[in-house]
Amino acid sequence: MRIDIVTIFPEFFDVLDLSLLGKARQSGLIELGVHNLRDHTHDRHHSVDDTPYGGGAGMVMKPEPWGAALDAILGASPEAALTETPATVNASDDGPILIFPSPAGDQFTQAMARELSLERHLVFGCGRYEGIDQRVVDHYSQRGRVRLVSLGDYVLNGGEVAVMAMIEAIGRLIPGVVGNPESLVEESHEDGLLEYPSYTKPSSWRGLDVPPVLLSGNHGAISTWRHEQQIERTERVRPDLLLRTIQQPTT
Ligand code: 6SD
Repeated sequence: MRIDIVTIFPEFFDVLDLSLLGKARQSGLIELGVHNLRDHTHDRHHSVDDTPYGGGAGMVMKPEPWGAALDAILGASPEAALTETPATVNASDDGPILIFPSPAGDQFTQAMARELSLERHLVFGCGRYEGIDQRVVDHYSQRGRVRLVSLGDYVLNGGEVAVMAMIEAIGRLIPGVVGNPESLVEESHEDGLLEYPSYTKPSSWRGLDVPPVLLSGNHGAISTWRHEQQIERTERVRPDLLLRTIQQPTT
């Protein structure tokens, strides 16, 4: 998968050199381009913002640097960008998806991460200040697929943190990025339930014992207990999830 990010804080994404995603980049599973929006300005001060039409507090990101930066990434036509990277199994052929984090976007979920992990090319635009001139979204919506995506119902100072979270959630679903693919199956949200609690050695620690069933060697009983724990946890913490999915145990 090819991922491009446009931001006024490119250093923010230096952490993508680390850990599993860093390895995935080294092995070529993920190809990353981080682009400084200010490189696409032509004035002495490299301005990317201006006062809002209609008045109001704060500044708005100007459309011209965004147009120049995104045109450089997407090419003259959305199809041009598709030829940049080799084909991936199940990859979409509909051109890149341009994603703008926004509190006004669709909620980012595990299901959305899974859908996006099948794409060949994602382009993220990180807003700052009071946001980006609306015409940027309108213009690129006429040319291809554009999504506003919200990490959750809270307000961030810009899109960077949201993009980091999305790239981590999407990247780990790309085949080969996580070493043991089985570890992706029994996770919170993958089956609509929260994960069961995990324990490791020692079997007793500070007076707290590992639940005996986990030491029993009875795989059926362990599977049933874990599923009960998932239901109990989800009921207690996230009853909204349970209403969506009633699951059977996996044996
Ligand atoms: C100004 C942004 C971009 C400001 C955001 C996204 C979510 N879920 N909360 N806040 C956000 C995104 C805030 O640019």
